[in-house]
Amino acid sequence: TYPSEQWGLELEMQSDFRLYYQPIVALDTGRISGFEALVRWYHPTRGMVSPVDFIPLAEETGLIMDLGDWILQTACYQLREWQSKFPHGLEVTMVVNLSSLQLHNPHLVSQIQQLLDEMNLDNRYLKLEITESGLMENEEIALDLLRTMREAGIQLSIDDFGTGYSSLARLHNLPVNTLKIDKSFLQRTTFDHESWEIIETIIILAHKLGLTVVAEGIETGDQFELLQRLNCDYGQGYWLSRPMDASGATALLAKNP
Ligand code: G
Ligand code: G
Ligand code: MN
Ligand code: NA
Repeated sequence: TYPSEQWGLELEMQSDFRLYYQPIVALDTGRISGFEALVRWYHPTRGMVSPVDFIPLAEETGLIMDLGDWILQTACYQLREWQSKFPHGLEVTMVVNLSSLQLHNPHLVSQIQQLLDEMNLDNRYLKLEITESGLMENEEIALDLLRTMREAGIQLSIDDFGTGYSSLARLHNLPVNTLKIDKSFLQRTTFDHESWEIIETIIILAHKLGLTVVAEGIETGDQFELLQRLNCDYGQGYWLSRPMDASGATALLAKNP
């Protein structure tokens, strides 16, 4: 990464952000159950900068708070449009990543509630994704906040599951709906067959705890079929669809009633 002065981050971060949307598909029916919003930043000279590079900078500078608000607003606005445009828009969940720093905002839940009310969106159509490591680093704050979200009927998902160090005992106490298995497990299956067993175990465990499972990073038809056989609920990955801009995602949704 580069020092933030070099990026002119403060000035330039105010514009040229876009949200892309990647479908999350029900593995049994093939229908789109939701979209994950993924932020993109078009730098005037560098071109597309990956969130892997600018999210840490935004966190360091505190800009993640404003950026995070903008992402939530834009994603909810998009969902509002889909619900208005398509009868089956009401089956679509919008999944938004939260930085663990956003968990420190004491007004987060009330701000989100206000946003959902303004957009006339039912709370259950928003799903927030928090990484397993972000959750564990901020366990006290996070737990409180997650409970409040759950009480409000907002859905919660643990992202990058399997890469952090949450004990299974703790998982039992987390008020979440969904585990998203980190894509590194699927990537390893090509040369390491035990990874399938880990994936299978995570799916069985999650189901025992009443959670749904998303496998991310599906890149082949074989992976898709094996996940179906393991009773994985949802999938996401290039083989199904790459993240797309708003008009691409809208066109895809139009074809997927
Ligand atoms: O497409 P991908 O390159 O989008 O994203 C890379 C990383 O950036 C992922 O770990 C993803 O969770 C994170 N990321 C993408 N969009 C957002 C966002 O809107 N907010 C936060 N906090 N992280 C995001
Ligand atoms: O939020 P999270 O860390 O889960 O971010 C998802 C990341 O995975 C994004 O960068 C997204 O662009 C990327 N991604 C989505 N599908 C695939 C895929 O099939 N393969 C790989 N390698 N990355 C993917
Ligand atoms: Mn995610
Ligand atoms: Na992930």
